[in-house]
Parts: sequence; structure tokens; C-alpha cells
Amino acid sequence: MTPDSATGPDHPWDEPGFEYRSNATAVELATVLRAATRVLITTHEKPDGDALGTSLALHRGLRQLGIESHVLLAGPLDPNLLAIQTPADDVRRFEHDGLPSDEAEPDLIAVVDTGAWTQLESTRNWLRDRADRVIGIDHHARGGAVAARRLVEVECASATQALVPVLDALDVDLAKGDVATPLFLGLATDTGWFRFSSAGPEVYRLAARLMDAGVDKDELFAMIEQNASPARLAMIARALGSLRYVSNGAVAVMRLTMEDFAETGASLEGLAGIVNTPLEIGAVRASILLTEAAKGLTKVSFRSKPGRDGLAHVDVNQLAARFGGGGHVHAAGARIQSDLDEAESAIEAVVDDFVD
Ligand SMILES: [Mn+2]
Repeated sequence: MTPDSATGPDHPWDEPGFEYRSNATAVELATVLRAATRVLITTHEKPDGDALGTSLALHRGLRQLGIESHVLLAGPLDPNLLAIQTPADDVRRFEHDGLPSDEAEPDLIAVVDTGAWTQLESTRNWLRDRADRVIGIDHHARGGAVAARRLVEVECASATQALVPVLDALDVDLAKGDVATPLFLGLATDTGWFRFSSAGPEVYRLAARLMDAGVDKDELFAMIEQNASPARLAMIARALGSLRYVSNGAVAVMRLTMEDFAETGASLEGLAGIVNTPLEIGAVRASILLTEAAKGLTKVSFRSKPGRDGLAHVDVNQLAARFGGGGHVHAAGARIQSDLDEAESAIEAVVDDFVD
């Protein structure tokens, strides 16, 4: 999440010739939001805790101001995350509800936690037709011209952190209507519950402010992190059973096959975080999990630790970009159109270039 992650060629989140950076302030976005009458809030496909948290917090904040809005999510989503919604929230699913009808046309669209067309496949054409009405709130270093006006805060650990100044400019009370909990959800999940290097003093200060605003951290932790099925632990066992070390022990590689899913009954959405486990090993500087999503399609998660003992960090954003993926310096993903063995060999063939 350092500005370094903005360098390097041909990232799939880039739009050629486009420089992805803020062109509006939090105050300016607040002004635009305050003037809106019907807002559609959306985020990247397969929303994670930050994507959902940012969407819900903005939705609840607007409700407090009497501004009509709804959240539109596309792709699969961990049901444990969705459990933070309340009956007052208007959260719709693209696969079920589709895009708004002409009568319900929004006059403003907020795209949060992404600015990359490749992460907005379901809504891309619809958004393109309304580009002048789209605002963006993001913390990723890469993206395209999705939003006419955007706030891109790469120093923020989560998109929820980037959203807070907008809510403050709107005079939203974070304690009222539980705006604080979805904000905390994004902050906690994007920082690995405040363990990753992205969790600096500002993150802890914001966490404290949100707890003061009523967040029940223990309840949220139990709901999100201690609510898995036995199938998840069975998959962790299989992933760890496959663990190998490459790059002289600096990189851990694990793999999960379709048979593993079939035999344990686990789902792809239930695997979040498994890739982090090998980082517990002192010598391991990066961890890679390959998942067979379908025959001929391998999903890859990359994680790395901050540099230490004079060794630089492994930039997994650049590593993932080699395979058409991306993310952050310490957390990234890619989808490779080849089978598990091929994908694994291809990654192992280049991984040494990223470990100095
Ligand atoms: Mn995020």
C-alpha cells in the first residue's frame, strides 16, 4: 500500500494512459453526496469485509441524512460477513435483483474499495454509461476511469478508513444507526485484525474512535473469525499437508484441488486467510496458495511480510501482476487460465526474481 505499488508496467487494474489518483477531496465528495436524492452504492465483485463494510457504512450514513440509497453487490460473499446487515439495510444482489429499473435510476453512484474495471464485470457497461454520475472512494494504487470524481487514499489501510473523512464532512454521527460497525469490519479485516504492517497509529486511533462509537469488537470477531464450519479446518489441514518451500525456504507454496473441495464440502468463499498461515514461519517471507477453481482455472493468493533484517519485502502485487492479477504490496491475487500443475510451475519459474 506504499506508493511503490503504483509503479510497474501492464497491471490488469490499470487503464492505459490513465493516472489513477484522487481528483476530489473528502469535502467535495460530501457535497456531491449531500446534493443527491437516490444513490446506488456498489463495490468490487466477490465483496470482502472492507468492500461490504464501506458500502454499508456509506449506506447507513446517507440514511441518517435522509438520503435514499441502496447497496448492490455482485458475486459470491461470505455469509458470515453479510450477517452484519440489519433489516433496515437495503442490500441487493446483482444475480437476484439485477440493475435498477429506469424508474429507479440513481442520480449518483458510489463505487467503493475498487476503481478497476476488471473487478466490476457485472456492472461495467451500466457504469460506463453513467460515468459522469459516478464517484469513487478507494485505497488501492491502481484503477481506471470508473469514477468521474474520486478519492484514492493509498495510505489508508482500508476503504472504510478512506470513507471516514467523507462521513465526517457530512456530519454523520458514527454512533447513530451503527455506522461504526461496518467501518470497523473493513478496518479489521483488511489489516488482518490489526496485525499487518498497514495497521499504523492512525488505524489504531480510528479503531479506538469506532469502539467509542459503540463497536462490540469481541462480538464482531466471534461473528466473522470464529464462526467457520468444520469443512474450513479440514481444508486448512489439506492446505498445510501440501505445503512446500521454494526460494531457499523464503516462499511457502500450498495447493488445494477440486477433490479437496468435494471431499471436505468446503466452499471457495470459506478459505479466506488460509494463505497467511505459513507466514508464521520465521524464514518465510511470502506465501502462495493455489486453488483449483475449475479444470483449467487456478486461483492464486499471494501474501508477504514487511522486510526485516535488511531483507526487502517480497512485492506480491508485482508478482501477481505477472499473472494478470494484482492487489497490494503484501496481499494480492490472480486467476490463471491453466491447470494447477502448470500454474504452480509458472509461478515457481519466476518467484526468485521477486525475492532478493
Ligand atoms: Mn479494501
